Amino acid sequence: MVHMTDAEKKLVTSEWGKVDVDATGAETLGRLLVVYPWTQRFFTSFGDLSSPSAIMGNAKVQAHGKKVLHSLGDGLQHLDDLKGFYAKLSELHCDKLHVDPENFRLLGNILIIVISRHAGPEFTPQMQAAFQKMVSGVSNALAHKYH
Ligand code: HNI
Repeated sequence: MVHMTDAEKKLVTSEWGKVDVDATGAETLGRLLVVYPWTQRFFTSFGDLSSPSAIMGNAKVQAHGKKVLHSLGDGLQHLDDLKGFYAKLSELHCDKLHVDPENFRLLGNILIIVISRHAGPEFTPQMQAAFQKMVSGVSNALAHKYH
């Protein structure tokens, strides 16, 4: 169970307002597939994933990354009930997609790297701590319906 203070929630939501969600989503999913190549097994229908540049330039990867990150952004409106908000998606990732929930944690950590690269020195340790809690909360919620 992750508990975010009001100050942490504010830090995350205000920083999120500065994030280019489309570009960040594309970059985050692309990097996940490059850094942890076994995650490619879920995306065999996406076409050419044969090299880092093929992955980063793959339009389907980019489009799916956007979708994932918009969903995560929507979750920020539900920080007090992430489990409820992600219940349906948790069932989908478990029952239909068979995604090992460990991958949610990997994606969350890559997201923080991408956001911090773009934010630069403005991405303080406190901000990172708040983001780490948020991505843990989202990962736990997405893993909640697994059986
Ligand atoms: Ni995920 C589909 C949200 C992490 C593999 N995923 C979705 C959809 C959303 C979504 C939204 C679209 C559902 C629909 O069509 O109804 N995924 C999220 C979120 C996270 C996440 C919020 C984490 C923050 N997904 C992951 C990870 C993997 C993953 C880490 C695998 C490594 N997701 C999938 C796959 C699909 C998917 C595979 C189906 C893709 C397709 O369209 O074929």
